[in-house]
Amino acid sequence: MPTTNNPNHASDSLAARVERHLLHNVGVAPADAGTVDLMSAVSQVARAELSRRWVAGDSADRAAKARRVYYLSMEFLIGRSLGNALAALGLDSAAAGSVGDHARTLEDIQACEPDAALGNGGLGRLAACFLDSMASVGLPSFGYGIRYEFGMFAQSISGGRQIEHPDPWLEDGTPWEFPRPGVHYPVRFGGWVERAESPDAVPVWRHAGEVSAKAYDHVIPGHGTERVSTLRLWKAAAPAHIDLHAFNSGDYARAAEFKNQFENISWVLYPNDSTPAGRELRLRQEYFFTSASIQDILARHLAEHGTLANLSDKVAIHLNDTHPAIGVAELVRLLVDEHGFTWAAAWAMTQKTFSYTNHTLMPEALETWPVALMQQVLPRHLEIIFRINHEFLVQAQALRPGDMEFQRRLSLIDEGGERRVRMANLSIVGSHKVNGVSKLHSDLLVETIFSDFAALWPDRFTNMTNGVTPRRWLTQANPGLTQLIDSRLGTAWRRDLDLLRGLVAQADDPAFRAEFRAVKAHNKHRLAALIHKTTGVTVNPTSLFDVQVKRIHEYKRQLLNLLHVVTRYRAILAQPNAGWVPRVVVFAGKAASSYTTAKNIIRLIHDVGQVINHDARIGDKLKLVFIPNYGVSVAETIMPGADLSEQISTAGTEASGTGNMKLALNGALTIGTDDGANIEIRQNVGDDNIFIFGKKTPEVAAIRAAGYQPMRIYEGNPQLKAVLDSIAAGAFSPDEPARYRPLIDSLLWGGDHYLLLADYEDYVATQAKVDALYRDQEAWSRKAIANVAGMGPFSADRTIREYAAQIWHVAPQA
Ligand code: T68
Repeated sequence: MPTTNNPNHASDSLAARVERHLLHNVGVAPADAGTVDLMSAVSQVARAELSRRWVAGDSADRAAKARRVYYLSMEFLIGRSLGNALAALGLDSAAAGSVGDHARTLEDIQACEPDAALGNGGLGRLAACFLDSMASVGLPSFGYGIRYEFGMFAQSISGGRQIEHPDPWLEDGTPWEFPRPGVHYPVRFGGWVERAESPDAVPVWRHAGEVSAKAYDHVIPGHGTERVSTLRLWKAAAPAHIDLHAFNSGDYARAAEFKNQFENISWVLYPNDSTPAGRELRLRQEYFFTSASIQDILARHLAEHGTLANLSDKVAIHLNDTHPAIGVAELVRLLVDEHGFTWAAAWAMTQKTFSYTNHTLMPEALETWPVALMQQVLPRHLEIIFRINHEFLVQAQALRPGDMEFQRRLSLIDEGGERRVRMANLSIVGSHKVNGVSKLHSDLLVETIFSDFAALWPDRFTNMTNGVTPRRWLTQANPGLTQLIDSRLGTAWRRDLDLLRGLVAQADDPAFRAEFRAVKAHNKHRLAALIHKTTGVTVNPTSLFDVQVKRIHEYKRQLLNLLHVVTRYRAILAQPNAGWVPRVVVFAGKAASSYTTAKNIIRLIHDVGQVINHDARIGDKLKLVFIPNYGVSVAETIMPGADLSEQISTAGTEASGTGNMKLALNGALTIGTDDGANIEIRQNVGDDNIFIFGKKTPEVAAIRAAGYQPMRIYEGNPQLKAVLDSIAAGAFSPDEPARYRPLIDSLLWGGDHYLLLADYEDYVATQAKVDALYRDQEAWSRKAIANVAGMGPFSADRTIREYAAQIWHVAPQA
């Protein structure tokens, strides 16, 4: 270890370690090191330090025989790891110095790390925030998921159209994973179940195929603690013996095909869409990672305790949505078929072990699997599900004798049409706790889709309002604001986000407000640079930056936002000198590859942008951009640069939202509906510091029940009519005037299911209030600061502490 008399010893030592890694592991002379070489070397240094913490924490947990939580999720949308690791280790400034010696900036070094995009959107990002908080809070914990070879598709825009590209994020390897060649489990599929001869004998599953699940670990650093968490991802490998025959006989093509048939399980992340194609592969993915994870959990428990009798005392398994719900049947199967449990003991143990989070109210989004498919892929599990269902429906019958409708609704099997297994019902029956992700969403679960279950087991249902990690979404993404807060509040708020309340007093200080605006201005310059780089459009950073970034979906109503943009465009043309507040409207987000309407919305955004951005009469008064390839890293630049956060879903449709939290935490004001976590954001930042508009959930229901007639609204509002007519007539698609006729018709004639027209007038009026406030920069800054000050409760640390105390019963370790 080189030492010097330099007082800046830590930085010297880091620089020396980086040089050693360059020389010994990267294989390049330090003087010749390129950006990627440096990224790799700095990552290796951080990794080594994290590995030390990991080993220490793991052996402490083993010695303590700690109760642990296992978070099972198909998706972990992690993003980049280097910046986060350096921050957790307190090495960021030393690293900046060390790469500075090589004439590089840390930002450039970090930028060459590909995002780990192993998720679609909010659900996957939530899982990543939760890992960060589990580590930081000190929970003995593991995340379990799939090591997808290809993550979320990369999006480019060509002629306004979304093009999907594969995301080979592992192509050049990653410094962040630890392969565990010794940790692997067989996962079996297909075949049949051999009937037991005596009633006590266990049935034998004669499976038809087997794949090996191999473990790859990522260490998840805690912040402000030496504790870490583990993310264990499974890769599918054909068992070595399986293709040997074909291989030996020289039929390499057949051998390869055979191998692929197994290994394709962990090839690609499923985009969140509804295509039936490849659905079987999705079921295999779900079972694959769930089975491997539960086998691993049992193996760890047996190694520590020598028995499974106390499993539920030491193990909490959480289902992130229904994707791992087959785990309920898998645990029963393992306990009964392989570990000698009676059915009753296995079932009691299972219910004590699992808990489940629901992320959607939309009935069409609830996962079901055809019984026929499950029979073919997982025959033993289907049998177990039937038995669970039988015993459950006996209970239901006892409670409400003869109420067959009640039983039909509760049943794990949907018997209407093709018989299907309802994974949400399986999750509820197999868990001791079920939660929604915001207060409104959790209430609606109990009142609507899960009301029958809530009648049976009212205490099973609870709420856990989502949160986001303030490390990635404030400290790392917004160093300017972080330093400003530090200068007034000290640094304790970084571990206890509720301390941001201290900013309320600062809002009265004109000097603080000026500094706050300077930080925002700097972040807007960065965002403007990103916009220019990715879209070619030059925007004026003094404009109001109005941002809607999230998956493209009809219920999220990007189209309503666009109707406002066109309204504003027409109004500017009509009254060019009306003192317009210059605006840049920013969209970003991916559409599921098979979701035609969502893709048309992207194209319409682009087409409207083409017209507005090239209209010389408009100039800086209005710009409209679509930033391609939205993901974690892009979001890290967008969130700090936003003035206005668009959270405009139809009330009752967005389970929570988490982008709403990231934007408010970075000082954006929200324009939003009474939906998801917007409601709790309003309660925490204050009614005067948020723009709420639109129909509320009960009104939405009432409007629909009364027979909603969007045409009436269209006929009654000349401004809206003109906007819709102009889009439908091809004002933004002169090369193909009818291009958007179907989209507009879906509002006028297709029922406008998400009530865009019903909320339009209030939305446009509320946007005018936004302008009015923005003209008064002092008043705007006060409200923006109030938003940051009120965001303490939306730390994922708070959420995780609640899960730990109320659902998992896992104690944080020092
Ligand atoms: C999101 N759900 C909710 N689903 O929409 C959002 N679905 O309101 C909430 O804040 C967030 O979850 C976290 O709770 C999703 O992101 C998916 O991505 C998804 C993926 C596959 C299948 C179904």
